[in-house]
Amino acid sequence: MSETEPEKKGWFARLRSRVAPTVEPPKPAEPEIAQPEPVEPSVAAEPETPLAPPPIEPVSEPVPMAPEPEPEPEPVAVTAPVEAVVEKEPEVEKPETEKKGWLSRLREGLSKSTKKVAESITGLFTKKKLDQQTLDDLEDALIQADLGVAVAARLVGKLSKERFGKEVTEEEVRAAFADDIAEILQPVAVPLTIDAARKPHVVLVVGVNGSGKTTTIAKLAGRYKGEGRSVMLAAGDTFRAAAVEQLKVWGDRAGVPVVSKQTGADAAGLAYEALEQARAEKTDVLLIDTAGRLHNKTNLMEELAKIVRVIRKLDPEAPHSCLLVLDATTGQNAHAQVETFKTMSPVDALVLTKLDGSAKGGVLVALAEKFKLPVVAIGVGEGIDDLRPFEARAFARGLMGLPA
Ligand SMILES: Nc1nc2c(ncn2[C@@H]2O[C@H](COP(=O)(O)OP(=O)(O)O)[C@@H](O)[C@H]2O)c(=O)[nH]1
Ligand SMILES: [Mg+2]
Repeated sequence: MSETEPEKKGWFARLRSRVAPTVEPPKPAEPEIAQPEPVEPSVAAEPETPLAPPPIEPVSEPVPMAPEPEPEPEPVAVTAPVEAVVEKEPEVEKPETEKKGWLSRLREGLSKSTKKVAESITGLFTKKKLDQQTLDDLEDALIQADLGVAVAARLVGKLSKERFGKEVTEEEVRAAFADDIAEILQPVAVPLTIDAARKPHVVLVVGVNGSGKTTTIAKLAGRYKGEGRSVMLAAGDTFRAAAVEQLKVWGDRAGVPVVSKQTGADAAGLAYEALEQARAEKTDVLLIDTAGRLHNKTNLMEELAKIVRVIRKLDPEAPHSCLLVLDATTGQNAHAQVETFKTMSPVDALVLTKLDGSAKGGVLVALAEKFKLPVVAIGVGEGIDDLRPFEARAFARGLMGLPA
């Protein structure tokens, strides 16, 4: 009875067996590490600074957060930057690897995704003429590579219309797909613009634990500081002592002040006080870190809503940007995270992290097609400089294993 194996199996099985070793086991939506780890001591002298500790969650939830009244008069700690004077010249000393340029870094980063997409296409071109079977297989390959059903259908539909029954080479298909993907990505490749008129421009950073929020904040702080802007960080993940410490370490390295409170303090109150202080000091950019306890959705939703509500008492238009940080290695789960966080906070842009270690970079295309939210930056490593502007064409060609 199971004799009727579809013909298709031939290629698909080959794809699977080729892809299988690189497929990562599904990750939980919220990667959390129960064991507290010591905060890495400052290694500021190192060029490629590995990022401070991974997300650490206490086994038991600490003190429940106090309900309103809103900003609570808790002591606020501000770690002063090492040098308070705004430096005109950002650090010029870049390690050798940094000189390679962002494209080759991205290419390196995307290599796993590229392998998955491009190599699976390679296997399809045993016959010359573009037939239905090949189209179906191409569509499957694109879906397997996390580009999503809608994008896969669109790409293959277009290819079919233009080339059905004609001779095509693998390179032509890759180039055609890369062009179409670039077209989808172009509208979302929008950098984060800091409004210099605002003092501060408030950036609220949200996302599940482990997605890379704190790291991304550190990278952004480094970038803005390098541009000569004044930056302040608010350690709004008040749930975990290690999270606050992690941000302080980064703040010290970047030479920017970090506003923090003791573990368990009200995050909204902290954000409020940080904003008050940033306003008083006419800081250019205030980056607010947050907790990402998705397993406690109601609490998180309340906490994020409260942060927004409270900072709007000081500035009705804040936050001026709300970045959702997504870990690219979670693949399709990223869709659910966008949906969820959109209901919790005024998400208006995305950052995709860990594209250096993911075979699932294709998910970015699916997200772009579906949500049309700007992708303001991509994370391609753990170091302070490993945040790149998102460039549609380069990303698309990289994904298809083509040179820029
Ligand atoms: N390889 C890689 N690791 C990253 C990237 N961004 C963050 N990480 C790592 O992911 C882990 C979680 O990051 P973290 O910023 O603490 O996440 P948070 O819980 O959202 O604040 C840390 O070990 C980071 O070093 C990235 O772009 N590439
Ligand atoms: Mg964090």
